[in-house]
Amino acid sequence: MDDMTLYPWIMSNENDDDPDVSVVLATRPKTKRPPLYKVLLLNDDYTPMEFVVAVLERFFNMSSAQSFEIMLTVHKKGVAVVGVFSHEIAETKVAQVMDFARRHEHPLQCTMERE
Ligand code: TYC
Repeated sequence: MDDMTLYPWIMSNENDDDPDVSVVLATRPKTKRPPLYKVLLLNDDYTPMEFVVAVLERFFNMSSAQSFEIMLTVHKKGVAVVGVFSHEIAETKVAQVMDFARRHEHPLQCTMERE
């Protein structure tokens, strides 16, 4: 038996010159997460507080205590993030809030922005 039969790793070139193998080893699988979007609620002088609380309960699944707290934050600071979602879900939430406000003739504004 010769050396190559007994110790194949001495002679064989395992991977350094083999283009296929080196490409596979050099390529990390990219797992790019989709971007997230903040949904923002804006203050105004006319929308009733109770209506904003109802919006937060209905479309953002908040408790009444949570909703009241966030509504007060918007009232005092002018704006608050009410949730973070995928682009499609954020768009749906914004459309639902805007439609609900329009149907009730309130000027409430809801927007989204990339996180
Ligand atoms: N500022 C409104 C008022 O005093 C209440 C309000 C809160 C309106 C939050 C919009 O996103 C809003 N009636």
